[in-house]
Amino acid sequence: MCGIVGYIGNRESQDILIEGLKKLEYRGYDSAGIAVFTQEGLEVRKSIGRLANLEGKLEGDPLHGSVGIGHTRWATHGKPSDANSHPHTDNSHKFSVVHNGIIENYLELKEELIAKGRHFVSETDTEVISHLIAEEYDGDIVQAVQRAVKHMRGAYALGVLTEYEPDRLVAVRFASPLVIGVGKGENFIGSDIPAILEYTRDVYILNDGEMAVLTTNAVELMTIEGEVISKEIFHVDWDLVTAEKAGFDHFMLKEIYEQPKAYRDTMMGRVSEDGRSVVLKEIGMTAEQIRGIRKVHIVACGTAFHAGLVGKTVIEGLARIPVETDVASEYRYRSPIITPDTLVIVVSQSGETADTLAALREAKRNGARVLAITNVVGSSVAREADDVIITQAGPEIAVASTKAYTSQLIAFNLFGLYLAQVLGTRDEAFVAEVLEAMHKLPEQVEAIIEQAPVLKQVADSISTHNNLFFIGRGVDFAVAQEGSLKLKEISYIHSEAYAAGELKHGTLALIEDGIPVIAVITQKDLYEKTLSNIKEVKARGAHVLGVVNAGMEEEVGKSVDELFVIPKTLQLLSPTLSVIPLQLISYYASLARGNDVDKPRNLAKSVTVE
Ligand code: HGA
Repeated sequence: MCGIVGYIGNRESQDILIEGLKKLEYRGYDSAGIAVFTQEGLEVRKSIGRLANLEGKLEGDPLHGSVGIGHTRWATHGKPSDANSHPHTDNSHKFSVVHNGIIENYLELKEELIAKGRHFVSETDTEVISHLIAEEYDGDIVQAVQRAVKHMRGAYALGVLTEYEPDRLVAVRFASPLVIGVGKGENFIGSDIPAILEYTRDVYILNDGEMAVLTTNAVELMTIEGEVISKEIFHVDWDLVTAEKAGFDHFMLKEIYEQPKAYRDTMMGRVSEDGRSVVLKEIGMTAEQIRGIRKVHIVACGTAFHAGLVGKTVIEGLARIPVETDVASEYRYRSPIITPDTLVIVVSQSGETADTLAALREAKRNGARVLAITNVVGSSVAREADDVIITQAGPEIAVASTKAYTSQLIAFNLFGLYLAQVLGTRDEAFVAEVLEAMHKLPEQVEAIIEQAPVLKQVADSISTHNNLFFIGRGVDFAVAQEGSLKLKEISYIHSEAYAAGELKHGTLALIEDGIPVIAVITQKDLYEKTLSNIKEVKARGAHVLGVVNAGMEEEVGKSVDELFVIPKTLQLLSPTLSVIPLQLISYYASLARGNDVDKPRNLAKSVTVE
């Protein structure tokens, strides 16, 4: 998620905060703000839009003081607006907080705080934190923060100031990144190293459950239980560009590695505490309306369309409602049969995709209810849809989508389970089993990523070819299509994705000696059929890599040249794992060909033209 910066020292903090936030601008954000101790007390300025807007406000009305916190926001809860921007304060304006992350139980906390007489001025989850800290304060800000975080579930990196103790800046981290910069006569906090790199190269990297108390001359480290800890200083020798990518060579690789967090964040707050049911508070459809859905149309473009193909299998499988999928640029021109009992699901990372937006409007014109799955709160698609599931992938910078796609898969699974719960098509034990398997996915993705060197070898060999095929059946075919698109987008190698059984109806003629074929085989009930198709391509000289679910390696291993095994999961969830090796193969193939991985030719991140 986006940017935090904090300063305590002897210089004008406003300048340092703004400079630090500028260094985090590359990640994308929708609003910004700072809080500084001035002669008048703790003062806050914030503004929707670019940092330049905030700078404009500060120009006429600067904040003078040498202690402050700043934030660039990427909205997760509540639309981008001045009021929703950080820092947030309590009702007395004595406490100020910047936050990266998501507070899962914020609605419960908000209710409790309102009952205690606190009133809220924003729609964010973050605001509960400033009120909680104010409630817990009895003279020591460190203890107040320690007590406050005990009430919170979710992910947070926090910078906290209180007017009562203007010589202390408190930082705490749980499941969102935070670093402490150690200077001479001044200290810093940053959600990431670029924010503070200009001022210091000595940093402490906080782990989950750790906090830091900064004064001008000292940094004290402890756990949220209050136990003092010591840590090695990490000396950063990266330049700014490397620091922006957290040491990765490209944003795409960084984002592939961020997928475990994106999975966790997208599930956060959407599973009941006992883990047995899906809670989608953002869905306004009543049970009766859900029971009235006769068909679903999933409409999207590019990678999001491929997520929709998986979504079709998920929804049909779990909720037994017929689903059609459409490419958005085709949808409204084919005179689709949209009736008031149609649920139209539009999927768009940016929420600004012109074709998808046009499809959404066409659906609404025809009286359908529209659910949007998007990564951007307050985007056009999010604003115009009836219901919205925000994927919590955080900003995606590489043009080729990775973590946004896989978060869309998580969103489809959550929604499919939710429908199944309401419709009673699956029992509680089944839902609980799937959720348990979903909770394991982040670690399983990590295990796949550890195999990157093997995939690099595969990619190096693929990069010498001009053509290849991806094959699969069922959801494996959907994943094959995404793998093929990813490869084309960034390596510029021509590839085709085929439903495995369809090759023999035409294109088999293109299989020549040595041509690489990547076969995705994760569905136990279908693998024998795909094996026959593998025999067909092998008989014509193809070199086959099988991407298989653990447990299938023996059966499949005999028929392919190479195997890549993904950890065992439910068949339903296998796309969330089987696509990861395909992303890495595309990345390394692009690299081997010397392409600009993050900015491939002829492709824009958000396609806002028809
Ligand atoms: N959930 C909070 C913070 C989001 C964030 O990390 N932004 O950078 C919000 O929506 O304001």
